[in-house]
Amino acid sequence: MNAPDANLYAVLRAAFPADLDAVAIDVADGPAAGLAYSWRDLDRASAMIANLLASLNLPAGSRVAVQVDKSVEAMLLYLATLRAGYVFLPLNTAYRSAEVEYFLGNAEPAVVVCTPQAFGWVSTLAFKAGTRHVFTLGDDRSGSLLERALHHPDRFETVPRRADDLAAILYTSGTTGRSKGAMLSHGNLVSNAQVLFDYWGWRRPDARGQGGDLLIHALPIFHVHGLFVAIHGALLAGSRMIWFNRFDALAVVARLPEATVFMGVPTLYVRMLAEPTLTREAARGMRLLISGSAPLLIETFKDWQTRTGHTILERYGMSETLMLTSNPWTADPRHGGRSERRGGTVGFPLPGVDLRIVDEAGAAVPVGETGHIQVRGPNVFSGYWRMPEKTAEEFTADGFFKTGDVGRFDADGYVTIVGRSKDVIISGGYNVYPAEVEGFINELPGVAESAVVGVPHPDFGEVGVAVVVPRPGAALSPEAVLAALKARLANFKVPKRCFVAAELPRNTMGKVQKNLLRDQHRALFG
Ligand code: MLC
Ligand code: AMP
Repeated sequence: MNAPDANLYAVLRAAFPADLDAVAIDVADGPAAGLAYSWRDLDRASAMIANLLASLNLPAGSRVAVQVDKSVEAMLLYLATLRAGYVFLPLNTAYRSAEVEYFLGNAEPAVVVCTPQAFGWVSTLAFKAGTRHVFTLGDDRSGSLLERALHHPDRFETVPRRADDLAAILYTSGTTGRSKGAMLSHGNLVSNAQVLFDYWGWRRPDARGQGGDLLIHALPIFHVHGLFVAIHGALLAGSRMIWFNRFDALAVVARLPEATVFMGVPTLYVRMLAEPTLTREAARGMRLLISGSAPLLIETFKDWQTRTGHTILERYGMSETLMLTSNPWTADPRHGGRSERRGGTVGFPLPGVDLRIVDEAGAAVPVGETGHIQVRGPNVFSGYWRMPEKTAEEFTADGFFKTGDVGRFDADGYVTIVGRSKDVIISGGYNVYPAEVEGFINELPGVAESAVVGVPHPDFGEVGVAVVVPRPGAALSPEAVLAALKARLANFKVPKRCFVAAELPRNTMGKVQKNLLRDQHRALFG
């Protein structure tokens, strides 16, 4: 299992179809709209970038930090980093300089790739963090990365990696303190990709290129869902992708008739429902509509059934663990032959995933009762980058990772997520940690303290609302607080509303009663 041939790219490459000239990716939007990439293109272009990376003579285990707009070339850079044996570190393009400065300082990447527009400020931060190589990559194939890669050969011998060698670091914010880098190995990624390939019944095209799945890829590629679950699935199946750089509900619905698989966070499903063009006819060829990253409302689940005749398949995962549970796509002998995709649940633990639900003392709770979800398996990360104490806190003595999610098993074995013990808001599929946002608010002049809570929102599922207490004598305007936050924080983390209050509600222990604030503002967005 830990042989030196476990490079994820090698596994994906072995699954490419025999006809390398078949179309692998059809670009649907952006500057490259209308372009098609063959499987050979993916192999050759990733080889050229891998050769460029290899020519830099980086130390083993070097991180390649990437903050670029979504494009096929950005995906090729991911594949190239795997091939060259380095560690891919994707960053959301919404992150602003204070956030990027922290990530680069913490990860100390050897290479940073940013957009041509951001080169000025990103390169300044990168050089400060000790990075020696900064390249640019635009979504129109501009920038120094491809210019340099063009001078390199289009063949590359993928560097052997062992299953426990690091493949990627994904930063996830923390309930306390700064973000933590979840370290994912080649083995974590390969095992989860193979399990999902099988569990979701991905269909490979036949020798004539017929009958395979076709995925619409419309998610960002700096997080688990778009980068790993979607891309690995399609590549392992040798399936074509229709590639959107940005999610546009109308445009995606227009391409649905060609597709068989779609993956989205709930907001994407809500927005597609708002398009009258979403009909049974439009969705007639779909085999799998997968939702995850945030809770799918039962109304959305039912509305999709009524409108299209299709039942969305909900699954559950995390950056630290990849995918953990899934509803079945077809009758599953492992679960008494059940094929029902049960709305409101996230399905069964995936094969190989040990999932238990425990009480405060760590004892398993009976079926039907709610407790903390803990997991173990080949998909679970090894720890947080350079944070051994944080890592130790998040694992139990017997090696289970504490997800921070709260849920229950039903009598048939389906898992339902009922809440979170961690203080996090999940907004449009992105995690927003109130502690981080409060930290930024509390640094603003005139602010004594603040609390950020999540409230329901029809589009994003949940959004943040800030309640801010001014220092004595200070005059604060909600607009000024939000404008100041926008300049410093990724836009999706900025609360959608802000209120100025004389004080925060506290219990007798002095702890802020966020539940009261949540109740007070619950109906803000209808
Ligand atoms: C955008 N905005 C958001 C937001 N996205 N606000 C809150 N939450 C979000 N998720 C705000 C912006 O701040 C901006 O406000 C305004 O909306 C328009 O910005 P935009 O960039 O034009 O938005 P749009 O392109 O419509 O993006 C919405 C979205 C996007 C839903 C398409 O958020 C998205 O792609 N979400 C998917 C996230 C994802 O892939 N999650 C997977 C994580 S992996 P203003 O005020 O600045 O104008 C994971 C593990 C697992 O969780 O299990 O999968
Ligand atoms: P992240 O840290 O961004 O990877 O987000 C992981 C978190 O998203 C999990 O811990 C859950 O809280 C949440 N999540 C993912 N999928 C689902 C789902 N299907 N239902 C409810 N919550 C989910």
